[in-house]
Amino acid sequence: MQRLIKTVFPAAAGITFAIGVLALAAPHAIAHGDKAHTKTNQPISTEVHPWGRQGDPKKVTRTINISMTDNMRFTPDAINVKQGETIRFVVNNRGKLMHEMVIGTKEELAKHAEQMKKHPNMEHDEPYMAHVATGKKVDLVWHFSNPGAFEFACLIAGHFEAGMKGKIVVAAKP
Ligand SMILES: [Cu+2]
Repeated sequence: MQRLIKTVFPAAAGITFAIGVLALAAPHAIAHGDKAHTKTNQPISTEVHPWGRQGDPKKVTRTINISMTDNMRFTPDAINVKQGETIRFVVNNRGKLMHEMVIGTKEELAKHAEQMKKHPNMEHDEPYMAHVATGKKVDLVWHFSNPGAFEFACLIAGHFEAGMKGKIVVAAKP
């Protein structure tokens, strides 16, 4: 951490400033250690996608448990939500392999899966993804702002091809 501060703020940074930065960084670091890879301790992304945007954990309207297994299936693999809902997906990896849940359009996911096949070690992390190690649970909070038919998938090379995907239908607000 201190090395980082030195790198980012070479000569100028006074001690007061450094303390301030440490104080800001500390709660995040502690929280992150508590619950690895949770999306809830980071600022909420304002990026908007056709399938919605990152949800505010304080505005969750419903929790949906998703389990992932080594037979390359999600349970449930079909989800119905209403436009405007903020869903907390609790993504549970019941397998021995690494799995992930990535939300997107059918086209977007297929394109991304193709890239993952070419570069299996490619690191990717976005608010609409949850990477889950064996035996772990990760929260993914997502706001479905647009109606339509979307999908979710595990893009780990081979998993997508084996059919590790599901459907999300977002019903238009009446
Ligand atoms: Cu998988």
